Amino acid sequence: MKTVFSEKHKLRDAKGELYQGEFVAPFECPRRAEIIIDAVRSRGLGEVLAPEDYGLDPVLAVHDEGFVEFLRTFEDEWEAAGFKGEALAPCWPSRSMTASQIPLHVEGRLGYYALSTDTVMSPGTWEAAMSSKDVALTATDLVLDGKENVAFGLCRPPGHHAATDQFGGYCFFNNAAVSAQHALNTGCAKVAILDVDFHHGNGTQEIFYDRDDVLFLSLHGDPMHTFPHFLGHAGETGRGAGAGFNHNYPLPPGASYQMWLAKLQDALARIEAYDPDLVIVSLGVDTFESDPISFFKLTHDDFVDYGRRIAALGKPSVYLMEGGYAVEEIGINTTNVLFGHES
Ligand code: OKP
Ligand code: ZN
Repeated sequence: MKTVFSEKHKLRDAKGELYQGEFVAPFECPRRAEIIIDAVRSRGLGEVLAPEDYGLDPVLAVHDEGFVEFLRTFEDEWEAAGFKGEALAPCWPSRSMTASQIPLHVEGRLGYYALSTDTVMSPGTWEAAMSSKDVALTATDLVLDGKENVAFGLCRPPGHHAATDQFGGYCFFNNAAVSAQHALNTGCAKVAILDVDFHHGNGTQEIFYDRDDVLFLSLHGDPMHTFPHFLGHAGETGRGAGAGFNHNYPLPPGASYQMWLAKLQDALARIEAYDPDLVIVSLGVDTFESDPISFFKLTHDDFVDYGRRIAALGKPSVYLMEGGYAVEEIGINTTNVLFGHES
């Protein structure tokens, strides 16, 4: 299996994350991608390619223009305002004050376009996010061109929490959504996105919630107990033309592989019935038993097993990297899924 990877991921290198009342070193750190690419190479998964430059059009096909412009210009605006350091919103358009206008003040804009306090804005973020979507699109095109049945986009920063006009949960552009829309715009009629990251893919769900040309399925920690807290319940099944094309599988704290697998099997059966032209897997390995911020109990071998099951769909597939914070073991867990797919 070919891997698409860019060294530019390193430009996303925030110093701080607000976590349980303290500023800590971010869980979503450059070392994650270094360990994964090392495992890809040392285990001989296959060739490693650099991404092509796709520009902004595929991003603007799913994200709001004002949001994209905000991300592009943020560092300059922050500096021009005389502010220093990494940026977190001090105020939000939360339930009691829904935004009717987008503020002019840079901190107001930050609050408008952010969905969580775990993700600071920092220098280099824009360029890293741009390279991450290029990694995703290049991997997707390897499969769409018919050259490969499967490919791996080693995206960093991740994408599945990024919504039409909001960043957060360590995500800026929704790489899976950008890739799915690109596939639809270049000849696919139907795409399935299977999200196996520990966290609900709230951004991907939101982007495609009204649509029947993208089937979204997510297995995740029950939002009653974990991030993103406000989306990902089982009752969210789509709206309008999208009714019946969104499936959430929330699981409780301590969930075993056996419990997780039962949900995966339901999701795979739904994908089979949908008969998509392409399957995009939002691949987070934070389901691992010793992940520091998650509560599932998957072991190294479970990752191989589910990769094999996804492959059994027999569909062109693209794996795009999302989360996974047991950093020293992220390489083995990620490549286990990919080797499982090939076995
Ligand atoms: C990104 B991905 C802290 C909660 C905030 C955010 C997690 C983002 C995960 N108590 N944590 O889905 O792996
Ligand atoms: Zn996650």
